[in-house]
This record gives sequence, structure tokens and C-alpha cells, in this order.
Amino acid sequence: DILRVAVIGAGRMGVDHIQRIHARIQGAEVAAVVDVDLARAQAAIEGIPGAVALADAEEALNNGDVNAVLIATPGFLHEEILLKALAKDLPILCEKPLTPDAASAWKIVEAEKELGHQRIQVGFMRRFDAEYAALGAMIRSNELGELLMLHHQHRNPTTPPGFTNEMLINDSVVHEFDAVRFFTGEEITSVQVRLGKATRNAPAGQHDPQHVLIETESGVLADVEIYVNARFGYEVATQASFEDGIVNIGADHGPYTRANGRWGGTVTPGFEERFAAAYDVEIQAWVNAALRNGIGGPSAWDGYATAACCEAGVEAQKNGQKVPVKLNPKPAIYN
Ligand code: ISE
Repeated sequence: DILRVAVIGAGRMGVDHIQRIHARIQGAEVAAVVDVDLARAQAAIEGIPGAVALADAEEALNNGDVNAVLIATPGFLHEEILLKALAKDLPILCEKPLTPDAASAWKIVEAEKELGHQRIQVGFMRRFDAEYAALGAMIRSNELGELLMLHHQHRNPTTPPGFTNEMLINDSVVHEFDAVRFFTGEEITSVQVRLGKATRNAPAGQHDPQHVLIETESGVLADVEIYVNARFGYEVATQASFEDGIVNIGADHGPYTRANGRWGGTVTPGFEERFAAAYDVEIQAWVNAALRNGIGGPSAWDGYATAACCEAGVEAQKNGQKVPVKLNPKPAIYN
């Protein structure tokens, strides 16, 4: 059996996944690439035998050669494609965010509930990063006692054109919402955002950096520095404070070199490089599970719960208050 994947969206992440599926993933091939800009879709299938370039997602879903979908369009376009792909009962890998707000994400959860089984895996790739997985295991083992606090740094060198102030929450901090839920195994109960002194390097309309304070059901506090025009490169790191110790992940990585009067390593340029291995493991897990009619990672419920956090976060950006996160009851298919 083989997954014949239609990749919807030939932007930065779509192209990265197309290359990954073509070169490294077992059990899957790129069957179609869709982009509103057909030339971009054509460029993306170059060197991939048997793949077609299309300008319309529906055409790809109706193509008899396609039996799975990877959605890599901007988040606000996900809902429509998700509903169409679910109606065809296709395995779906949907890049984050599932959708940008709770009401639209809940529609997706309801459609999947109606279908009666899980078909959507959401692209929270950090769960597949080796250090994230190791910290998750330490938390669950209780070897350092209870986890008390999480401190996250999330820094990007720059943002693409059209990256709005809301997208600092919806596209960037959405990863920390998922990470906090993944680490604690709890839902998030409130989000607060503080806007402090801003960099001169942010484009008009974006306040950067921002400080986000997250609280979970048991009272674990997690703070996030989201800083998306940090210039120097890309960094995603976490420090976890336990009753009996402190654990750091993600900040620096070898090789560290001493030479010519200097010591140190190299700065990672972007998320594709930082999470290259995690993306490979993520997509392979999806393919393996999809071939057995399941999902191999975060679910539409995780997409919905984080969308509710994003909605609270965007409100909190505006009013500076601690905004509660309210979730609908979890449907049984997610237990
Ligand atoms: C981007 O969309 C991602 O998903 C990256 O992981 C994140 O670091 C970045 O801030 C987002 O814009």
C-alpha cells in the first residue's frame, strides 16, 4: 500500500513537505500539488515523476490517483479544504493552525465526530523533536518531582509579508499552546498577553516582542517570549522548573568549536532547519498511521483546544487581561 498525497499549498512549508515525501518518507508519494499560482505548483513538482500540478484543491480531491491530503495553505484557508477532505474520508495532515479561531475549529471536530473516526493529524511537529519528547518523558516519570513552571523562548529572524499582529499568537505561539498541553497533559485555562518595549525592526502594525502568560488546570504557569523580528536567527527553547531540578532543552546544539581565538556553535537560520528531523518523524508517523486508517500524532481536538487558546490570546493582546479559555466537552472519539 502506498499513500498518494495531494499537497495543497506550494509555499514555504508545502515545498519543504513535498521534498521530504519525495526524498525521505517511506510508503508515500507526491501525487498532486495544488497552488492558486499554477506556476508555483509546477515548479514544486519538478523532478517528481507521476505528480500533477493543479490550481484547484477540489480537482485534486476528486483525482482518482489521490488518496491522502497534506494541507499547507495559510491557516485561514484550512476550514474549507478540511471539510471537503473529511467528506471524502481521506487521511489528512493539516499544518498548524487547524483553523485560526475556536468556532471554525469546532466545526471541524464536529464533522470528524459525525464521520465517527479520526482522520486529521495536526502539524504540531515539536512533539516529534527528540528533546521535546525527552522532556515530556521526564515530566511523566516524575523523576524530578512535579513540574511547576515552563519558560519558553520563541524567536524568529523576521516575518514574511502579511504577518499580522494576531499571527504572533495564531501562527507562532500556537506551538507553545500545544507544547504546554503536551508537556502537562492538561488543558490551558487562561492566557494573558503583555506588550512591552517594542523593537524598531518590526513592520508596521506588529508589536514585537510580546510576553504571553499561560495557566493550566493544575496551576502550572508557562511564559512565552514571542519575538519574531529578532534578526540573529531562529531559536525555540524551553526551561522547565521542577520541585527537584531544572531542565533546559532546545537552546544550543553542537558542534561547539574552539578555534582562531573564538568558541561556539552556529545559529540555526529558520524552522525548516531547526525542526528538519522532527518534520521527518512527524510525516513518517502520519503515513504509517494513515496506511492503517488512523492518525499518528496530534488530533483535531488538539487543533481545536489550541485554537481556543489563540482566540483568548488575541483578545488578551487587545485588553491586557487574563482571558479564560473555555472548551466544549471532548467528544468520545478523542479519548
Ligand atoms: C511558523 O508558521 C511556524 O510554524 C514556525 O514553527 C514558527 O516558529 C513561526 O513563528 C511561524 O511563523
